[in-house]
Amino acid sequence: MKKIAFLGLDAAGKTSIITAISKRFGFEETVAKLMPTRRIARDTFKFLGLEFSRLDFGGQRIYRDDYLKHPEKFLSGIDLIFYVIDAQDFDRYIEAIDYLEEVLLFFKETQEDVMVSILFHKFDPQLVDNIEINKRILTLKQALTRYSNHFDIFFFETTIFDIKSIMDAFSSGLSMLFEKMEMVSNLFSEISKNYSTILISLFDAKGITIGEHYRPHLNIREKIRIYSIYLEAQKRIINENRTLFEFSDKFESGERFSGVIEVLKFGNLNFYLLFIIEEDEKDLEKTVTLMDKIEAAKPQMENLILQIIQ
Ligand SMILES: Nc1nc2c(ncn2[C@@H]2O[C@H](COP(=O)(O)OP(=O)(O)OP(=O)(O)O)[C@@H](O)[C@H]2O)c(=O)[nH]1
Ligand SMILES: [Mg+2]
Repeated sequence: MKKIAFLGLDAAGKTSIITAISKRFGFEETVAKLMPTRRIARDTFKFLGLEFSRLDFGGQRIYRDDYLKHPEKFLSGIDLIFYVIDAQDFDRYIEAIDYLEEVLLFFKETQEDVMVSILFHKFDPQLVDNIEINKRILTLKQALTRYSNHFDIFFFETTIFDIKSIMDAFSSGLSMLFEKMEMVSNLFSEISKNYSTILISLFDAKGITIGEHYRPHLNIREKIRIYSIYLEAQKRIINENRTLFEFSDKFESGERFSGVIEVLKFGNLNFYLLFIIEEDEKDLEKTVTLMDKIEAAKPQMENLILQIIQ
């Protein structure tokens, strides 16, 4: 069983993130009512047929002191850390780094292997263009790169107001534990060279991404639009227990797109393959054959999934 830990100061947003990941839709009310986590909250989940244990380390001072006093008891055996920092709370950046430093010291000393994903959380939509917070985060990242000599470290900006930002960070973190997973995104990137794809994505029944490729240079509005369509399609195919779901819509610019989402079954595991492509309005026939061609990529896809889950 793989062990995943959420660590960070109190009120950083760890439990909110875990709640969002497990619910994915309609979690706002639960998150608004969260109380500080006492000690460590545990649950388990399955991904790619493997069992994962998820530990939510309450971040209040008394608990932190306890973990650091007996790190062999609390930290040993962790495969992946999501270290959550409240990006809005500049006054506690130093405290946040100090805690991370002490946690990582244990892994350095024991030479235990651990992957580290650092989430700059509460990076809310209205802050995306805020110069001050962007500068502060950048400085913090620069300070944190000193750990990359010893650890695999990755950075993400997340916010509870954009579930995709959280799912992306979580999926990318998990993908570090599966060597072959990057082959999926590589394949998508190859496929997209031949067709006018906007997005190709493979995800599981929990909405965890296994591989993904976006058309480069999508502007932020298009990206948000695609995200929301992606989520809606995901919700429908999973909740309505369908095997195929097709849709067609347009951007504000008027550019049209078509999408298809399909279930791939492996024993009792379901995977979902999503394609969104540019529509050729003058030649709808072309769009149809494009879909057929993408269908043709399915066997390759299935082959890859089999390799990963074995
Ligand atoms: N603005 C904003 N607030 C958030 C976000 N995520 C969580 N919060 C709020 O932050 C507060 C703390 O969230 P928790 O998830 O309880 O924090 P925690 O890290 O689990 O805290 P401890 O359990 O004490 O370690 C809550 O009031 C949340 O509603 C976010 O993305 N943006
Ligand atoms: Mg908590």
